[in-house]
Amino acid sequence: MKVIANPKHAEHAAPGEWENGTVIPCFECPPRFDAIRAALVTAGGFDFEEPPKASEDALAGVHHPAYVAYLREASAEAKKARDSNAKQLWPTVFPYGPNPRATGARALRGTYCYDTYTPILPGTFASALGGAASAARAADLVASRSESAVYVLTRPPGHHAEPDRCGGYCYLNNTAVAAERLSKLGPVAVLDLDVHHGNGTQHIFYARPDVLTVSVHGDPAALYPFYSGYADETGTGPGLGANANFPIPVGTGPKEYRPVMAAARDAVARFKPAFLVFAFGADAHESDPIGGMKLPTKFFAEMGAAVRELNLPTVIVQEGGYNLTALGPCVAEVLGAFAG
Ligand code: SP5
Ligand code: ZN
Repeated sequence: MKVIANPKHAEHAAPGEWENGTVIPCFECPPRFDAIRAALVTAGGFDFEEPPKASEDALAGVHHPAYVAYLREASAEAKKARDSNAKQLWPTVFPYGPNPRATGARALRGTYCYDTYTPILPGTFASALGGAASAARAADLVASRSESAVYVLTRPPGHHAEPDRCGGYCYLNNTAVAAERLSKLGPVAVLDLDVHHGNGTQHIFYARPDVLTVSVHGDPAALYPFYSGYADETGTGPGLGANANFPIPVGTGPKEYRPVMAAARDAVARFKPAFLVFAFGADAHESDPIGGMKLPTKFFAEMGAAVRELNLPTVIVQEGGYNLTALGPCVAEVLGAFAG
């Protein structure tokens, strides 16, 4: 299987994340990439490639131009800064109503971000854009039918990134970039099996009938991102019926996860898409530090097989997964099911 690996991923490395009043070590860190890469090399049969030079054109139809400009300029501002404090741009104030009028640098940090897990660092834009370019390249390979499944090895992840806001360690929505590109050629389904709801992907396509978004995730009443991912969110306008959420209780194990995964997979099949984008996270693993689910490593082979059964040209995009020991083996299990 071809792997498109983001060559710029390590340019984004946050010094910590702000959780409940303190800064704790980042769960989303460069060693995640290395752990996945090492596991795939060990497993064998993977062909690693870099994407062509990144272009912002890949973001059209996914992110608002003003948001993209903000990420580019804020990263450049952080790069220029002399003291280490000014090299990290953290939001501290968020808009408290519609149409915020403030346009200064500090205001924009809150305007274009919705949480305290997602700072802008000197390399953030280059790193995120490298991921988007990787997703675009994978989509092009699958679209041309030269490959039936391509894996995008990247970080930072993307599925929490909204059209105009970063959040949840995500800046640019790689999954949506792949789906948008494929949607030029036929109907597309996104199946998101990260433990967290893919709020960004849902919202990017919420009014579109040609891109189905389906997500299985921890009940947002108890788990990040809290404000979306409920079962009654089904799309809007012409997109009504083209979004499906399958929230599951925190603490779910294989026995309960299996039928929900099958139901989500069947919802994708009923849509009869021409292409699939599989947003994969390993954070429903039993030893993930933030997911709270109980799936063992070997269950991930079953997850891969369930998605493979759709028998669709597929772009597989890496989202979360934060146990550095489990992450690589979980990815290898999922991808092994596609290769076999
Ligand atoms: C892509 C992805 O998986 N993003 C996840 C974003 C979740 N951010 C919330 C992290 C909350 C960490 N809470 C610390 C609890 C430690 N036991
Ligand atoms: Zn996640």
